[in-house]
Amino acid sequence: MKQGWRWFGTQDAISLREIRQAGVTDVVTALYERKCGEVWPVGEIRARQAEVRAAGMEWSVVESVPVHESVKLRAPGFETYVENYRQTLRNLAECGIKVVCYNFMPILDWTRSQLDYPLPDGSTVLNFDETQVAAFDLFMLRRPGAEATYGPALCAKAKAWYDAATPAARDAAAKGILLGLPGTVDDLTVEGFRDLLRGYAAIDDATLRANLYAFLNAIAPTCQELGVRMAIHPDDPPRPLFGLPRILSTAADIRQMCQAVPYDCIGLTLCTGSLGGNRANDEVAIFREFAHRVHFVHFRNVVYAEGGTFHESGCHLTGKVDMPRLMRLLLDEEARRGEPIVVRPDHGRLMEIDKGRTCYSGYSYGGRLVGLAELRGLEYGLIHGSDLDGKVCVVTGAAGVLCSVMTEDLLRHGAKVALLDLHGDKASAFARELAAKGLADTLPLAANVLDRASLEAARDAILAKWGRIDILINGAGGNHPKGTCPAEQMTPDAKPEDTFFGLDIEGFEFVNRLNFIGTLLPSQVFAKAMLRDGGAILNISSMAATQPLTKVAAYAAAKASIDNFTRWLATHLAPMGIRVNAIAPGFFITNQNRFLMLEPDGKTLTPRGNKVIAKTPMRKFGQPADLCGAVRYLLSDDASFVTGVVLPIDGGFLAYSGV
Ligand code: DNO
Repeated sequence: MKQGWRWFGTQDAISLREIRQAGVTDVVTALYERKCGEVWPVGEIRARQAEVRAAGMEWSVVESVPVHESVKLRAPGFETYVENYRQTLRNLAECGIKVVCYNFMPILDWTRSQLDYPLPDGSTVLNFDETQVAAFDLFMLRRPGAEATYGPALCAKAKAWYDAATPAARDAAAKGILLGLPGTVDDLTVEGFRDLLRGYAAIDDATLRANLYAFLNAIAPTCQELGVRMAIHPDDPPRPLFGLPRILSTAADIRQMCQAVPYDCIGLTLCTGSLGGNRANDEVAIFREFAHRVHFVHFRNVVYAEGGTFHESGCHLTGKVDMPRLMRLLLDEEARRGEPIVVRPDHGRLMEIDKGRTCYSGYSYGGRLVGLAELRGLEYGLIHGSDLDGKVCVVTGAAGVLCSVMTEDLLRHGAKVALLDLHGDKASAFARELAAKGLADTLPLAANVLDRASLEAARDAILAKWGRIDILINGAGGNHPKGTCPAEQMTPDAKPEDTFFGLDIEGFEFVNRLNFIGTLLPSQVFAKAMLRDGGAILNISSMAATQPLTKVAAYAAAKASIDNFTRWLATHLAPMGIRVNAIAPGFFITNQNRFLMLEPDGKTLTPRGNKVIAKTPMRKFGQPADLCGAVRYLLSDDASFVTGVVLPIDGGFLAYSGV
């Protein structure tokens, strides 16, 4: 993640110097002095940008460019505001600022009933008490129809609270709810709020949605052209409030927006704390489903009292939101994109350290400092907590379809990897590709798995660079048409050259040697370097080893010898602390089997491809990433007592007889 921090500009009590010292690289800010709806001039953007740069950071995300109420209402004159918005985006893009957070919540940006809810340690957090919010709506705002929103039980509780509350307590709740939280209009009175609500009388849920989608479709082409990514902030809390429509609260809402506005640049701020304000939301599922549209992240946690009452957690890691899994997903998504995403610790408790100064509600220094440190620690632990961290791996055939994915995964878990390929330029190109994703701990080398001298030269180069070798993946191998027998079965009318009797012995030997000797020889060469400290070898078998597949006679036989050899070598090397295991991938589309599984159009299954799917209980081909967890397991200390096994990763193919 890129470590972000919201800064409210010059009026912020927290200085850029303090923010920098929190470890932040990316400042999230806005031209707060510009009124909602105005165009942000390039000069002012540049001045703010220069200020941030002078403090050693970059202004990379805007939070927010607010959307004028008349755009939400599609009230007369809204076109001017849409055009102004577009112009602001152009001006921001001209300055290189290309991620924009905003929201489409009517009137209130976000709502809490109490801004100083005390935790047992004396620090305070923001609280949303549904009873008080209902009491405010029913008895202070006296909104017609409010009872229907809450139902009898909550209405009764609200009445009991209201009757028992002192005037001061009632005022405090009203003030909390109407206070101009950052991003909202200035502090509201109950009367002023009633007026604004009247403006929304005719705007129902469907209309507000239509207005949002129309706005987004109007700006999307500009965004696409400029490379600007829009990150809508979910409703906070994500549930109906004061009869106002809420259209960005749930996975279904996000899905609908994504369908109505089919541009990936129109995405989401994944605000986990906001989404967490609805018990039914599954933040992890939401991130998983919309990962490609997440352009900005707010990490925060919440804790529930009874019903819908919740307060912000004093800790960013624990609470309703499953932060470790979300961080894992973030790392995966960053890996998929090959670029980091800006994350800011959202809100934080108010601690002693900030008591002397006026911070925006939720935006303390100490609380966010702790939050950022927690998130940073979680990320660091996920990356470096693996016992593959720092291990030196050798992968033969590293640039191949499956091995390249395993290699990238090992690098992301902190390993250093020597990338071996028959062709040095292929290995170097792969290393460059990885480096572009920030994975630079590689050493590309040309080596032929059938040539001892070239393997020994590679080993020397690796030892010279890293001083040790811990892991070997014998990835080179695969099938070749010349070791294949075209007819599945011998029948009286089959052309003899298509059957076993036409099998080309040279082709057979080629495939057999490549797979079998191509595993044996590198094991011999690289395991030598493991004799001192122990290590792990991983061979690549196939389900064809156990269940020979028709046609691929040479391949099936070669893989069967790999299974056998895996057990033999495991036994032989066990006293030296070297473990030897194998994986048996089921059907994945690779360069070597594509011609057997897919028609030349690359999509339609061949009859053989259809047969494979029919015999795979999970009814699909594997994705290369499906191998990574098993590979990491077999190579890690978690498998310290596991040697000589062949682990199928095949969607159930081997388990199923086909009948
Ligand atoms: C609250 C913030 C929101 C957010 C806006 C974006 O702390 O997350 O105020 O900045 O909704 O427009």
